Amino acid sequence: MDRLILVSNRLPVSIKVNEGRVVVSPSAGGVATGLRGPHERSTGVWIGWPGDVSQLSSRQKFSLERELAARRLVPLFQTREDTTQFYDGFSNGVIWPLFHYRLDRIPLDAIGWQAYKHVNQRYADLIARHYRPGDLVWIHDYQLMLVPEMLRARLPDARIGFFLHIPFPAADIFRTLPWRDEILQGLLGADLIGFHAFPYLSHFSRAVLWILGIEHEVDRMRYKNRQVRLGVFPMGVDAAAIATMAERPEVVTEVDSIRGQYPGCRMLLGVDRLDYTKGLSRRLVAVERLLRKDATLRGHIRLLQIAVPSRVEVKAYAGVTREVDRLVGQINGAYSTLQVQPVHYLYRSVDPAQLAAFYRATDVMLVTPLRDGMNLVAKEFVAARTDEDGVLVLSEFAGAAAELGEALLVNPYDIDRTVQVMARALEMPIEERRARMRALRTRVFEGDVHRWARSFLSALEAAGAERLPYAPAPQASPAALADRLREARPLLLLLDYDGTLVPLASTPEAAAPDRDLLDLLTALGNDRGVHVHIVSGRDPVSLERWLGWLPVRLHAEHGFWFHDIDGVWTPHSDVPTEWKARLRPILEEFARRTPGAWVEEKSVSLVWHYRLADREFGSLQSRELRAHLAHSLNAAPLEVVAGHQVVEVRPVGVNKSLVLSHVETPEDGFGLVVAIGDDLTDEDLFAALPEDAVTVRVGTGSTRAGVHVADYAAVRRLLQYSLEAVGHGR
Ligand code: ADQ
Repeated sequence: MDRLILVSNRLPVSIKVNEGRVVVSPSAGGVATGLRGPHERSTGVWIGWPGDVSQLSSRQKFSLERELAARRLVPLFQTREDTTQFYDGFSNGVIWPLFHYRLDRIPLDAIGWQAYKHVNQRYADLIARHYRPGDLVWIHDYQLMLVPEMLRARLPDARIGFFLHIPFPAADIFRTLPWRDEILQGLLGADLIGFHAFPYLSHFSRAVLWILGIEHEVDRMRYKNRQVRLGVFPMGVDAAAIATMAERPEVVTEVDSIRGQYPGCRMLLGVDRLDYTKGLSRRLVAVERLLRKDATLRGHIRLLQIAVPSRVEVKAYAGVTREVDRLVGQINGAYSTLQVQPVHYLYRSVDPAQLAAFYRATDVMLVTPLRDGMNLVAKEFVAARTDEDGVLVLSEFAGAAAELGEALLVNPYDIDRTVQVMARALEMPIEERRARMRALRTRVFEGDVHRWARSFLSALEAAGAERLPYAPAPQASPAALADRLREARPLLLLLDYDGTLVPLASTPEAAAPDRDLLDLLTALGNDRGVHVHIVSGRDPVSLERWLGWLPVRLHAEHGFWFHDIDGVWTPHSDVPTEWKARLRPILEEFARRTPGAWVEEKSVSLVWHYRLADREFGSLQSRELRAHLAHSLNAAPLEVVAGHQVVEVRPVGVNKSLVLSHVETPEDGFGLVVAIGDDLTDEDLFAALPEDAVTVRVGTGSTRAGVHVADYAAVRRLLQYSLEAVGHGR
């Protein structure tokens, strides 16, 4: 297995000080359990926050680091201020409510964006320090959404995976976030982004389309010339371990004792972090209504609600505690009998054995969050029911509902219906309970946490492998390359224009050449040992206007048009165009049906533009159009290419490699052939060149080029340097 670097906001340990000694013990959370196996099998590290260690002396801190290092855990310490701003303020104060559709819980004076960026950057830096080529990096959750791109900037070739443990909200909700662009771009630094359920994936894709204008396939999209894979990986629990725990003699004894306490009284159970997303208040109101409606249940049912205190530092949580306390008091005041109190409320954490006993002792398990990425409690309950009994009432807004269809599903906002479902659960005959529980258990055991980790990691490995259709370009040694350019004559330069000689501009007109570039091209063109060809996808008119008077050769429309020095434009001879009359009406019909879309006719191709159409409608229509065209091609040698908000139809083989037929090779050949470009269309040219040609890719991304340079400025420096030989009279 490849080395694995795990990154999560919390390290999977808890730290206590016992009589002055630091004691590190493994923590029991779902993520910690799921990733322990992969961490132990790999030789990599796990990076995260060890919790608040501000009380530790520096000696204690030192001994903590040693203890952690022995477990290959790398702490990222945070100041109190960081925790307040980054964790409580932004992660839990803004992202958490927004991603759970609770805009009302975002404080007016939301804080922490700067701290969020700062802490994410520290994570990226620390990962980069521990990274070795070939490692897999797996980053977790909503506190670290900027890390993938920050890390990508430092390690362009790293294989980076990200998993989101909470829902990704509908795009219309997400777009209220002032930092929406940055968050999406941050995530898109990954090779693979994983979600618990398909709706989250599709919300994410739609948000990327609406906000960044990037289109997607069902499970992938292209971003900055890289492919980003999207996947659904429903997280599970360690079902076998929970089942074993539930069978332990002391647990079984405890189950009998819980049941024996209230003979004839059936038990409902709720287990949650005390969080406004978990639906506690509505659950309590439903129990109250059940008791109000059906007097025969009074004294015969009770709800055990266990709530772990959570995020007590975040203001929005204070109200939840108060409301739950009030409702519990209200129900107990109204419906207690001398023997039975209808709600037992424990505001604390309980240990795993005790929890297993509660799961086994209960008749009906209530998991009714208003929104929940997955919800592991539902799966823990099922895993613990080795007796194949018990009924699960599950919110349809928990990610788990997508898998656990045999549960009784409820809409927790529909309280009356929830009451009916609870009543039904209490009455369900044993055969039905068994049948449902058996089916649920199969599912929970098959999709356990180990499988979750394995399937994410194998998808990440596959995404990494797929990323490289070509060999990865070794970083140029700019000096060595520059020296070759300077020495070699005659030198053939095949230069792309947009993104290679000038920065990419937002409108085509804004990419006009500046004075420096014109001087540089003129000087190159005047060097008799240098043959300059500009190879662009643009139409002849703008190329001519900008560069037509320079001592360089021009190729427009990916090589279809050629313009010699002092010459006129000539088209490539044998490219068929009679197909246009047949297909043009189809494109026009689609343009009519799609407000904002239009058809452009180029010399060799037809282009359907939709960048001014509604992004989603445009994208859907573009798919329809492609399907329609594919059907209408009638085996003609044409190809339909989806570009950036365009669909283009053109003859097969019309690409930048056409240029080579216009290059006049000197008698003794070229001393060196150099092609430089920044996008996919340049790859066709790279592919057509002889092996000893130097191919240069501008920017990051997969390429078959042999050399990478950073940007257009680096290209210009390189070209400038190659000229200096002349200046020095070589
Ligand atoms: P959480 O919101 O924390 O996790 P959940 O998946 O239910 O929600 O996990 C809670 C864990 O805490 C469970 O393992 C449960 O046993 C434990 N727990 C709860 N109450 C407890 C108590 N009183 N005592 C002891 N243990 C208790 C986030 C997302 C979820 C997603 C997980 C994992 O919000 O939607 O399922 O991450 O991805």
